[in-house]
Amino acid sequence: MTTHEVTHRQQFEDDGVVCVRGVFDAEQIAVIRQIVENMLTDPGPHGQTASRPGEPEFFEDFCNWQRYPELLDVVAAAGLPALCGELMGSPEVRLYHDHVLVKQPGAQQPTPWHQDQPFYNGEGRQNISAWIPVDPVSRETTLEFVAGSHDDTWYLPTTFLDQQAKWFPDSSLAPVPPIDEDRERFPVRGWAMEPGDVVLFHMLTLHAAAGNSRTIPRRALSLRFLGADATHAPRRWTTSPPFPGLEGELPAGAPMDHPLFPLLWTAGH
Ligand SMILES: O=C(O)CCC(=O)C(=O)O
Repeated sequence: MTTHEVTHRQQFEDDGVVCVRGVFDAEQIAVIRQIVENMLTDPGPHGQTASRPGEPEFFEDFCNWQRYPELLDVVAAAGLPALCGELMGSPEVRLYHDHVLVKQPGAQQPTPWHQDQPFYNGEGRQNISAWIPVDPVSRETTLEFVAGSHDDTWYLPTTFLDQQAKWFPDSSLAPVPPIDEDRERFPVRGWAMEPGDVVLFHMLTLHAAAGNSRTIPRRALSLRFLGADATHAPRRWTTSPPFPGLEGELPAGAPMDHPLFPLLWTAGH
């Protein structure tokens, strides 16, 4: 491992987030950008709007990788699964799901502060969300993080638009702290990014994004990866994204070894 990689790994461990520049080249980003565009015109069954009617749209879609086989080819060619394996310290890396998040120019809807893991059906510490913008992103419109928030605290997940608790029962987890009301108190990190750059963060790291105040779209693909310690945690509620019927195929506590979560990388291969 190079010193460069050691620094990234240390930063990921300490802060729960690291920005790695130039992971994808221009051709690879063009492939991802086209996939994102296709989802806008031909959404999958989980495509949804996360903005108020009449406003420029904040669009989301999930779990479309099987419709676009070229996606995993590009991700492998860029070495992203190997990078995730090194950052997590895991001997294997699986895809958990893909998530598209597009804020059209002028979309006012912020992405509220949240963690990713409480929306999911998984336990374990070895995990990564990789946010891959396909447009230039300014410091004002980028994804922001509270460094070091990836300890063992799980905060209550709520809907992006109207903060409804649809997952864990209301009082079972603490509410997300009011970070924007007192930003000086929190170590907030964020990077202006170019297409090809990736921010990689732990699924318990608190993160958020402002609306898109720019005149260009802010299109991003977020890929979720799991390491070897990830296990299935069926929930009593419908997770986001949902994996209907999985509880009948993968017992609680089992490793996420299932065709829905393809193995993308193993150490030494
Ligand atoms: O793109 C956004 O605004 C939010 C992204 C996000 O929350 C994620 O990738 O986990």
